[in-house]
Amino acid sequence: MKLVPTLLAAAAAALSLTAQAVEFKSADIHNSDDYPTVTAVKFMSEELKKATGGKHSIKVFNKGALGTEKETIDQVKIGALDMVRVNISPMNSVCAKTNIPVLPFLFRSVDHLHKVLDGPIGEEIAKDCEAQGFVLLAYYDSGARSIYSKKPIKSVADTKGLKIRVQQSDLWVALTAAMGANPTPMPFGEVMTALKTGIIDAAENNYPSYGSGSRHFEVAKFYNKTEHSMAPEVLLFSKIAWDKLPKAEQDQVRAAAKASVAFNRTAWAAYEKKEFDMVKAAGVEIVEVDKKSFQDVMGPVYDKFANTPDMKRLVKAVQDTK
Ligand code: GTR
Repeated sequence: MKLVPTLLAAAAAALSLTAQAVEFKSADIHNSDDYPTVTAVKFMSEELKKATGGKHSIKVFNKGALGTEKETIDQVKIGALDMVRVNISPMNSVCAKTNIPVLPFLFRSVDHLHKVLDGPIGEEIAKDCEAQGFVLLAYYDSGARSIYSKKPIKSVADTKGLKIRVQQSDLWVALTAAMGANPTPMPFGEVMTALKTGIIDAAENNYPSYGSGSRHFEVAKFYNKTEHSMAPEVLLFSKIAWDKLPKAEQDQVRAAAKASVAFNRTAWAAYEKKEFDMVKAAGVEIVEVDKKSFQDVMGPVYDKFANTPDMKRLVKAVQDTK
């Protein structure tokens, strides 16, 4: 008989959880309010509001207000923060399969990347992250990353001994070490000072993050088109926060995230072009590189990271995706 009131209390507690309106907090390091990752999550918030009759929404804290990418990933893991939008690279040490889309020269085109991430491989990577406490809701566009520097780089010979800032990921360290460079991992927010003081000679990123996202182009005036990786962005939801939502609301969050992917892709294409035009107009020299010389030295990276039958299978599956 005592069981009934206990059960009733539990049911009431569960109900009160689901009845609560939530403004989810989402972190992003980008300074520009119009950066396509920032606007995509704001768009998702509007979609979510519509779907839930105004009950749930998302507040984006960009400009690194809640910490570096690594710090905010840790907060999401313990449920202190609901959501974060980061590049997939700082997740490399958390869930091994996230290494796959960072691998150098793996994707043939943006279309190829989209097909892979929208299909079973994208899902498999997401499952790997879920097991570590992260619900991967979306892959956003990030274009191709290239090296920018104070001197032109024409072939891999020019990167020998170069101090290159990389993201905080072992794969990135291996990738630039394979070029003969000196990798220096650090958070994005420290790159400008490091470039100015000579702690680093170069860094690597897409046009928007090199352009108005950071203004690194004012210090490193050569953008050398290595296009060595197409590491995408990811939007992660804390598994702890997720498990508090009833299934119907989880579905609404997923649908809103899905809509934000389409929004992001359109916004990204326009933004990337605008930023390319902007840095060119500002006097940046876009250097055509001997790409093959970079491709030819990447063997050790694949040996080290595509090193299990599972990872080898995934690399092959990506290559076979038409
Ligand atoms: C950008 C990406 C950021 C961050 C940054 C970096 O392209 O959007 O999330 O990862 O690169 O290099 O740290």
